Amino acid sequence: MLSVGIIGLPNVGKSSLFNALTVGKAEVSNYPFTTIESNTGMVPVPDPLLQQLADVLQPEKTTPCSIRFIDIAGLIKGASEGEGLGNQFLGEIRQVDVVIHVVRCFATDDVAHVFADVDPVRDLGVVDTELVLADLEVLNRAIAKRDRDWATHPAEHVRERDRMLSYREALESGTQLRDIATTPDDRRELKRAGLLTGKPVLYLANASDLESGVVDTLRSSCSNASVLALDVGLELELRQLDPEERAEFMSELGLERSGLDAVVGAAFDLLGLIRFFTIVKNKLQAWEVPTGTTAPTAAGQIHSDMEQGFIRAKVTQATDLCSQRSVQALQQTGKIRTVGKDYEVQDGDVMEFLFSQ
Ligand SMILES: Nc1nc2c(ncn2[C@@H]2O[C@H](COP(=O)(O)OP(=O)(O)OP(=O)(O)O)[C@@H](O)[C@H]2O)c(=O)[nH]1
Ligand SMILES: [Mg+2]
Repeated sequence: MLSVGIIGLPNVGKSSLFNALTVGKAEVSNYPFTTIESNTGMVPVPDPLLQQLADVLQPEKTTPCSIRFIDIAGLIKGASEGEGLGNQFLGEIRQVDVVIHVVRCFATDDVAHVFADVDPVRDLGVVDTELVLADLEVLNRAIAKRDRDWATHPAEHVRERDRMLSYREALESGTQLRDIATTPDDRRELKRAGLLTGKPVLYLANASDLESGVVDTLRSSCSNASVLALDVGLELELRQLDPEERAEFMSELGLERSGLDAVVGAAFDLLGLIRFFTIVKNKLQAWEVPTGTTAPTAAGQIHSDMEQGFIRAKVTQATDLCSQRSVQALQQTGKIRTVGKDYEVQDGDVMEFLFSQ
């Protein structure tokens, strides 16, 4: 199961964000290092297309995709050398696939800041520097271990050597590995090697005063990563209202969709996931799979027997099903295709699997 880690300096609102996302009860307080043991929770992925399908099909039950969020303890300067339980916390970040890096942009004297003032660009740099230093240490150890092999069999290892040395050079100049390792395969390899800066990241500016220009400064300082501004305190308040009150409050504020939906949507995209739908016994369900997944592997998400016994699948697009309004109508217009084991699942496919038992 792919997961998203929430990281950042202490006391920036990570657990508050986690609670807003999961309707959870992680401990939140106005002093640093409230979180020591990480909190984990599953979050349903908001999906307008699934909702449309449900409106058309009126199933007994509708189940959306969900992704795992992990609220990790705060990192401080020196974390890469073990400061503030840094090794443990960095180890937890190594396990996740995508990082949401929360940066404090709200100013209030009630909440202690590990530094004296609010300066998101500096804060972001402090945490990112620790991640780069931690990666350098891991990489240097790996290079030292491989060095003898490289010397004795240079031709065999030329690619591995070049890659590792280029990663080291990038880190030494302060470049995060995600800027040079961009394919899903590269990312998986970096994760296996325990490297942190190759993970896709979303910077989340926790801001109550979005007019302040602080967020713009942050945006221009990290031009090649996405920055999303969110008032975590407000989102938490919204989450605690019942749906009617929430809708009313949101329309008063001129908000079209909850900022949390935007966060979950962005995390889903960064994970490189797509979703397909099944309708079995009047139950509609969305399933997440990595981009490029073949039909048998997708069937295996539902049950391993379905992958092993996969014969073929019937496929249509959810948008076609929504516009034709019934499976029979789709059949008549020839919009249902039969596909084999090499078929790559497309985002928004509605699939029916045929398998031997
Ligand atoms: N004013 C304001 N306060 C906030 C906001 N988000 C969080 N806080 C407050 O900031 C303090 C820290 O929030 P937490 O969610 O515990 O922060 P954390 O990053 O998990 O902290 P650690 O676990 O200690 O690293 C709490 O007092 C929150 O109520 C916000 O958007 N605005
Ligand atoms: Mg916390």
